[in-house]
Amino acid sequence: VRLVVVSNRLPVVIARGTGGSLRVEPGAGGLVTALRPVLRNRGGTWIGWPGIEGGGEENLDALLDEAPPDGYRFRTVLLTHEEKEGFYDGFSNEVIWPLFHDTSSRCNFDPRYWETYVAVNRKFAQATARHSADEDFVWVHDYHLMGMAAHYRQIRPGCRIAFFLHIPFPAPDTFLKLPWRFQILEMLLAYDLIGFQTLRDRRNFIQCLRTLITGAQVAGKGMVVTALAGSRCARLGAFPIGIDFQEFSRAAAQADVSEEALRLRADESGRQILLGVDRLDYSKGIPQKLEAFGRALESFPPLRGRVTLVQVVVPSREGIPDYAQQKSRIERLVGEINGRFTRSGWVPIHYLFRALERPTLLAYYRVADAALVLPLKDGMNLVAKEYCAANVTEEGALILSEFAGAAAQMQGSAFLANPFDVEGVARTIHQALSLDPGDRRERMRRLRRGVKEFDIFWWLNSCLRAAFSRDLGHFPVLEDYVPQPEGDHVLLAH
Ligand code: GDG
Repeated sequence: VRLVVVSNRLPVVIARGTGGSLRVEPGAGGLVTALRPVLRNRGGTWIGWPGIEGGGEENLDALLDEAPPDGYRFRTVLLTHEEKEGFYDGFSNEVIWPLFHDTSSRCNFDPRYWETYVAVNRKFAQATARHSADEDFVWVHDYHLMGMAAHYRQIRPGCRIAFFLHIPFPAPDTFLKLPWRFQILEMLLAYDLIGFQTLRDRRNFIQCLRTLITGAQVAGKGMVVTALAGSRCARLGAFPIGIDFQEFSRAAAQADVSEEALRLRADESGRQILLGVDRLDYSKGIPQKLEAFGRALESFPPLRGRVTLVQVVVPSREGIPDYAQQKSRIERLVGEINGRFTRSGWVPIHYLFRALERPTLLAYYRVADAALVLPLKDGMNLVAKEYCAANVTEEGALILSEFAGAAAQMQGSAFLANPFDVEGVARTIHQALSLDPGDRRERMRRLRRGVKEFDIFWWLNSCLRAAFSRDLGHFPVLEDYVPQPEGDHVLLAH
């Protein structure tokens, strides 16, 4: 029995170089960081789009078979330009993403997007059927592929197929706006298991089900419950995703990272460092964060010249107009705040618009006195967990939005804040930076214990048990496997 993972993007990207030659590059991002350990060295298959339009003329699967082995194989689903626009940019990122992140005013409910979404989900189902066997376990990821099981079941009626939603599931008030609300719920119910990040997401889903589907019932309680609707029976679980804690803390303690951390610290000549690391996305609340930092400098003058905000923004989905606007807004605010407060020897905001190499990212995690993770809405937010895992000296503080999925697990020890409340966030920044070092350490210790206990392997095992009554041990490590070093991560558009 093998595990077949299906996601919109593969963990590698195929890029076309000058002269038309193709290159395989590593990819990362929330989903890829999380999923690699499940397949790595276990001989499964990962099916997804390789990030290149067209490509039908080349044998991309063969090209990927030549890429450095990671103990599993890649199989590609190719998308035309029109399919990519309607399915990925359109329905996934201009309808579902804004709606599920509570920003329905950004939605473009274009009916053509919906048609392409259904067609591409069928295409993914057909590709998966081609590359899997009846007995394989199929595990599908994220909002791009909510409709895959319905098609897959037609091809393989007895299949076992599970789904995990990495983003939030909205409350009925929001979900009901979706013109295809019935279809989406019915499509999801074709899965054997639907995994959510938090209990709140699952509760929202159940409320939508009860509102829209006559006679729908939910039985059981605890981590996994069962939804019954017509002839369908789907299990619903809440499994907060984690990270590979050991790997992060080990890598963060390595000599190259420690040296870089010392350099970064020396550059700040004794000033405190606040850190933000976010994909360019309106859900991440970057402008609100900058405004709150500006407010903190205004309201607490002793902070001036004593604290620097390093804000990393990783380019993402640049083809979508809202994202380009978001970038301009961020850059205007950085300019305004720096223009107002900069003085000789101190620039308040260091703004980096690019993906960092992994050791540099880890070095920033290590030196930051506080991380500012303030999404307006987020499925989980792995940056919050990575910051804690990498904070091996246990001196940092985590300022975390109430609206990140991670808040449910970290609320006791993080400084929770409402990102819409500029003054509240400004006060929290001041409070976190002026906290007694002993209290900070105690909070960070507790955070690290939680991230360590509920790590990626806990998540994987919880999902696999609920979905297939198996855990990672049932997908044994290949005997001839030679471990590959962790590559530098290049953030993929999600
Ligand atoms: C989605 C959901 C959910 C970031 N900057 C750099 C870099 N990163 C890596 C981080 C982290 C990942 O990207 C971002 O993950 P997040 O969870 O914060 O956010 P999304 O990409 O929106 O992920 C989210 C997640 O799926 C998993 O379920 O938590 O809620 O939206 O791993 O380390 N990596 C490198 N350089 C950077 O500059 N190397």
